[in-house]
Amino acid sequence: MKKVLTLCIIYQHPKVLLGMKKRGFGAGRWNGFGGKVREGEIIEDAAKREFREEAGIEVEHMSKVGIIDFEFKGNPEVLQVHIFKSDNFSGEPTESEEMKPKWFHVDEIPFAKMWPDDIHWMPLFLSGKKFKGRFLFGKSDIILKQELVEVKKYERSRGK
Ligand code: 6U4
Repeated sequence: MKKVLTLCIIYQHPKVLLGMKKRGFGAGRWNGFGGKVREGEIIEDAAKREFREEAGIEVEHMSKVGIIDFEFKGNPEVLQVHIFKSDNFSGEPTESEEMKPKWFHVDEIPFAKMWPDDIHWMPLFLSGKKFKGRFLFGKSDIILKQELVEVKKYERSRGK
């Protein structure tokens, strides 16, 4: 069973735009913006829609930088998260029911209050690398296994 999700971070050096997730999966953590890809939706369109819904901003250009599969021990479901980067948007980041946006300096990214995998792939993200990986979480979201490798490029995504 595979669920496809998006995760998008605006990076305007030296700042990144993250959001405090206020409800649902991962609530209480700082995270990029994103969510589930709907039936028939192109992944990149889902990423743009989530920016609109969660932060009230329009993002025109983004690039796919990572794909990570997340699994939780004892749960057959795989969360396949497609990670995007953008450096431009229009509008003003605005708090929504789901997310409270905030800019962070790259030296002050709040890893202790983020998903525990983020500290592993964020350096690749910030240095312009592309990557793919797989994380297995145990109780209390402890990382039991991880694989993370750099890849050369991703094609523009069409469908799933
Ligand atoms: P609802 O509440 O159904 O509208 P939706 O916004 O569609 O939810 P949600 O909130 O389940 O989806 O999305 C989860 C978000 O968390 C996605 O952006 C992917 C992201 N995410 C999931 N696991 C993650 C992980 N291990 N590390 C990370 N982001 C993760 O950095």
